[in-house]
Amino acid sequence: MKLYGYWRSSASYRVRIVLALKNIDYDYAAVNLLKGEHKTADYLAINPNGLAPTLVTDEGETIIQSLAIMEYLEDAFPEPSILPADAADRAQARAIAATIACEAQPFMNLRVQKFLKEEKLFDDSAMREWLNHFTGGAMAAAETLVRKTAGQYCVGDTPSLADCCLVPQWFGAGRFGVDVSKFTKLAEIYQRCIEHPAFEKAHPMNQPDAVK
Ligand SMILES: N[C@@H](CCC(=O)N[C@@H](CS)C(=O)NCC(=O)O)C(=O)O
Repeated sequence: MKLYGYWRSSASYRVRIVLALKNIDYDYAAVNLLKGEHKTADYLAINPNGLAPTLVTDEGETIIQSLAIMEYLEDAFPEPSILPADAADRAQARAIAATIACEAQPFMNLRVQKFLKEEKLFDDSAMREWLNHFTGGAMAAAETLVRKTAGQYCVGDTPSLADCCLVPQWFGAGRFGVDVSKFTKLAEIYQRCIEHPAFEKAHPMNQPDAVK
């Protein structure tokens, strides 16, 4: 199996956590987003969105979109599961994951930020305000959801898809100056997650392409 990713990409980080939780060996191909390696013809041939990550399975299947990749890994390698046993709890884990991946993360994306800066629509301070409004708003929703479902982790007492999305988002929020100080339940779960060895292994600073 081969993962195309970038050390600081939150979507790649999500997939790395799942791979680590499930103890799956894989080759890592670094795609340097700052050098535009995700926009080359070769990369676009495997990921028409021109985004990281992409997974190529042992059978040669190419899978894009981190949520689809994580669900594929869950289906192909069911143990340990990253979805709760109960159907409603599974839906809650997916809803929290989507709140983060679809409603919070896109505003922090490199191409979005680049466009807003290059078109001179936003300066740094407007960008921070915008990010706090939209990304912070979605994280507030995640906090509300998690307060209803959490045990030791976002949903119940084992790490799920939701935690695999929360941790990279929290890391990104710190980088981009999103104020997360009000989200005390998410903070508690984030802290627990980063002490887990699989989350530690997947951390951006522990990747071969990390810039120290
Ligand atoms: N919905 C996509 C989002 C992927 C994504 O946003 N990747 C970012 C890094 S976290 C990227 O490749 N950005 C490059 C760019 O914006 O030019 C997924 O979940 O895989």
